[in-house]
Amino acid sequence: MTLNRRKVLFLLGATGGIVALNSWRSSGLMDVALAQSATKGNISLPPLPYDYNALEPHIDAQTMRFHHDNHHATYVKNLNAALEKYPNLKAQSVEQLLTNLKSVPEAIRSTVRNNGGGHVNHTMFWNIMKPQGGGEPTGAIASAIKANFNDFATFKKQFNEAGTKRFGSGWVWLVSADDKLKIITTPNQDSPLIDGNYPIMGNDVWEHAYYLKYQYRRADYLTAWWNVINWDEVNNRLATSKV
Ligand code: MN3
Repeated sequence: MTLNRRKVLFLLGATGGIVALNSWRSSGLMDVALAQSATKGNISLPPLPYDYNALEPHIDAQTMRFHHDNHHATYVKNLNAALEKYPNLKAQSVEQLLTNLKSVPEAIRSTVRNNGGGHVNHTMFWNIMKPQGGGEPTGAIASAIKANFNDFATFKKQFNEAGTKRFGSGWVWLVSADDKLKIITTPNQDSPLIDGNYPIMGNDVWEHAYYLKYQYRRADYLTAWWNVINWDEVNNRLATSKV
């Protein structure tokens, strides 16, 4: 599947690409893009949309602090350092660079793949979680899960199993691919966008996401994570995947 033009325009808004501003002056996304473009094309670390301790007891404050302030911040720093040498690339959003990774100069391709992926993956991650989240899925994602996986319990089981089996560091995803929803995993910080799949939701199964609280018990972390899911944001992303 190739991401179509309208979707790319939406994606540009997520990290403030400035290429297509004129095309969506009427959309609210422009304000976001303008605010970001004021950083002279540098990618900035988005603030956590809630307190470090807001996802307790499921995800502890110390994990959230290190994860956001150190891990995510490092991806942003490395990405900016790489793009510094290729200022023309700054006109594109990070999502766009990942979608067209082959067009990124070879000298920084792995850096963009790893750190651009790290930035986009974590930006999604903070937003698809919220305090007092969880529960049964709502709205369009509830119907889509039913249509693709029979029921929520089956979906959750398959998602958790895939996340448990991902060897080493990586992510487990629900993606939209060829108009179907699929569960996939990726290694390292690879974004599903690299293969043209739109990430509707994903869980980080790097040890840094859970080790302080759950140690080796990745399966327990995966189970607890459903208590902080922000279904509204997952619904927003599902809608974007259909644009
Ligand atoms: Mn992480």
